[in-house]
Amino acid sequence: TLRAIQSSLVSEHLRRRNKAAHKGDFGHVLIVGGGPGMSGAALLAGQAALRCGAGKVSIACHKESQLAIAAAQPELMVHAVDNDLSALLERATVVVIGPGLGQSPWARALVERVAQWQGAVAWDADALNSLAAQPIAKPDASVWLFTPHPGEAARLLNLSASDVNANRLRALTQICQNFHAYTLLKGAGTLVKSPQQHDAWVCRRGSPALAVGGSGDVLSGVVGALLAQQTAEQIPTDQVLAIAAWLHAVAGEMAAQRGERGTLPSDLLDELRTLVNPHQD
Ligand code: NPW
Ligand code: AMP
Ligand code: MG
Repeated sequence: TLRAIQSSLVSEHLRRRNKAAHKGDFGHVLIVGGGPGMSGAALLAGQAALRCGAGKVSIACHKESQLAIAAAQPELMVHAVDNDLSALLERATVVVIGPGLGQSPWARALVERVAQWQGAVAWDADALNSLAAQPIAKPDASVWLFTPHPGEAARLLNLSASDVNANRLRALTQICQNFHAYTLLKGAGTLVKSPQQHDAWVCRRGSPALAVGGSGDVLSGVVGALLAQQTAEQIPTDQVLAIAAWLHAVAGEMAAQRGERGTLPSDLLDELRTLVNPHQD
């Protein structure tokens, strides 16, 4: 059965912060992405993670993207990486891999390194394409979350995007099973499912204002921030994805009030900040 994601799920889990809280309580998100020509995807993911309350956010990107990202958002820590991610992984609470990663050998080496890391990993965009082309088994100790759009879902399942959209619940279930991953299938009526449970969540919110490049990159940052705060906020993992879908969708609706056509993913950032503070006066 399908359960609709409601605002109450969000307000239940995103409570007022403890007055004595410090940044260490809210986790450290490491975003791996931003290949040549796609610094913006990693930047948007990083900005969304900051606006959704992550304690610290680091970006591991290609050397060609480092300056652009660092200059655009001073709160981000930006590292140019070859294939040695180990020092950054040691300090991370959660990893988001994929936004603007590309499909080069540089990207593949990073995918292989992150796949060995034991922890919570959110896989998006080109990191999913990489797993689709050359699958890697999840370590037992890791929790993997996938956020494919129908084109990425199709690659993961060897189908076409129209096959995926013709039976979205079936595609979602197959990705959960085949990859042992919590999965969020994007597109109007976003679906979320855990690999263990039979039920799925559906997000009935959102707007075609979200149909623009960079929109999904913002979502991956939201997922990273919620995962990083999972301990503080006690959110079950399937609910992390459900809450992220809802926040992103409603932020899209709010931004679209200024005009559906021409709304930008960066416009979602301010709206997200309001939405992650549901108990504020
Ligand atoms: P079509 O063409 O409509 O038939 P890709 P990408 C399909 C980065 N970005 N329903 C679509 O099908 C990303 O992070 C960087 C049906 C097409 O085949 C990635 O790393 C930006 N079909 C990289 O670019 C901003 C759907 O999927 C395919 C569908 C490539 O990611 C942009 C397109 O997907 C971008 O985010 C739906 N609802 N949705 C930056 N500023 O740095 C998608 N499809 O080929 O995986 O390309 O999503 O642009
Ligand atoms: P991506 O294709 O990775 O940039 O992700 C696009 C994001 O925008 C996903 O979260 C989609 O669910 C969302 N989105 C795109 N088009 C629509 C739409 N027509 N209605 C609702 N959400 C949408
Ligand atoms: Mg995307």
